[in-house]
Amino acid sequence: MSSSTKDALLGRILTKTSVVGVVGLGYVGLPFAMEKAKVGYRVIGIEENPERAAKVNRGESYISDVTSEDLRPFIDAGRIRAVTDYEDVAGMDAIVIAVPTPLTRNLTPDLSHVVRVTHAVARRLRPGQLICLESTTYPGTTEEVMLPVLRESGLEVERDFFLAHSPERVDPGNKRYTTKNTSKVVGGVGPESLEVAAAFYGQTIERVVPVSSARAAELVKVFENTFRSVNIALVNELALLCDRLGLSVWEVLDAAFTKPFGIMPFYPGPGVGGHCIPIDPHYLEWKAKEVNFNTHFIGMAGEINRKMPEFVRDKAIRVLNNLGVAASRSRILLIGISYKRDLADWRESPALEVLRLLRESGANVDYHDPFVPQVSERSLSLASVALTDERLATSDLVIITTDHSCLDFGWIVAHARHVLDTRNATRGIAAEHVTLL
Ligand code: SAJ
Repeated sequence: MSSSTKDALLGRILTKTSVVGVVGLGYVGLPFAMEKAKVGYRVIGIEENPERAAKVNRGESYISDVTSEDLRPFIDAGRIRAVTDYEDVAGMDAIVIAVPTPLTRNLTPDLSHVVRVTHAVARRLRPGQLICLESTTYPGTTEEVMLPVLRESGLEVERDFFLAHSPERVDPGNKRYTTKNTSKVVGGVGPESLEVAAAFYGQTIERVVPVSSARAAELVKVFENTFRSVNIALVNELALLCDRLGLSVWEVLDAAFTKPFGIMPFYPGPGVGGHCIPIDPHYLEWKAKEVNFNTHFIGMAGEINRKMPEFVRDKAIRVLNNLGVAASRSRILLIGISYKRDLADWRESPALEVLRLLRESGANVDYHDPFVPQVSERSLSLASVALTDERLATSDLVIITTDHSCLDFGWIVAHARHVLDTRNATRGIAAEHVTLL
């Protein structure tokens, strides 16, 4: 490895004169671009969605964790700009890739975005660049998928360019832990790559956690999300059991979480949404099969979590029957359609699945969500209805699917005929006509 190449890049990183490229200005890329601009780097975001790129260049943020007021000064000062193509890649010193890693319909990894972007970067790769993948993926992606493509440039890793994996750890909507103060795991395809990547992230993130390889870094992240999926599935399964036993899962969990050690709070719900927890563990499950290893927990957890919307549908129908209302002639209002509280994101939302299942049962179902004015997906397109006392009073059943903190659940309970609360949002509100998950 020519240390002059590495030293020159390190010099540009440490003096913050390097140009940072961020491929994908989503919930990971845009906050990261902001952190780099805040400490003085010039950032070029490659955002293939022209509307999004145009919004960024107008200083308009579409990511809840970045305000337009914060973004605009960096656009005006030319510190951040968005482009929709890869023409500027050769001028970048460090290129962070934060593009989606979804699943195919049969739950196998879809790396098409990562591969397409890597080819585009490889065509313009030059000596002295750091490439870092942040997208959540299975162990081996950076080395086995990206590196061969980058080598098509004729350049060699550790000699001409540096390649690392540093998994994003963004908890959308979390006001306490941000890109800056959330520790960052970094693994290089070799020691030089680790050194350069650790220096790069260390300029803006308070704590960098180096690991021995890119594969280790990839596994750290999918383990983190598997940990959540399995623990959420555990409490979801407990909710299903409590329903059979006639016990309150919320009472049991509240009491269990008074234990001051050796336990961690998770809560049941209508299912698991978002673009991480329902998806990432299946990347690990798929990779494990390659080495003839069965990851039982991942499969079981996914199955239980995916079953929750049906459980909510069945429980809703049971409640309606007890009220003497046939599901096929019922009017139901869902409170909350996004996948978790205080967010506008309704991707993979279990609430949407609950709505779909209830409609299939013949019910007339609407939703109210202050964060989501409109949803349109596949065969479904509907708008959030106004939350009025009249709407509540004329709904046979109100189902709380997302517990947005801005909602007045006391008022909702006071005006609803019956409430099915899948989030324990009505905690502390005594009312006979509230049924908990
Ligand atoms: N959920 C439950 N019960 C729980 C916790 C969550 O039903 O006890 C549900 C939520 O309602 C939501 C889904 O699971 O539908 C995912 O929840 P989440 O809090 O994991 O939300 P994400 O996917 O937006 O963010 C997660 C990060 N969250 C936390 O660490 C709290 C983290 O796992 C990852 O950094 C991030 O995904 C990512 O990008 O991988």
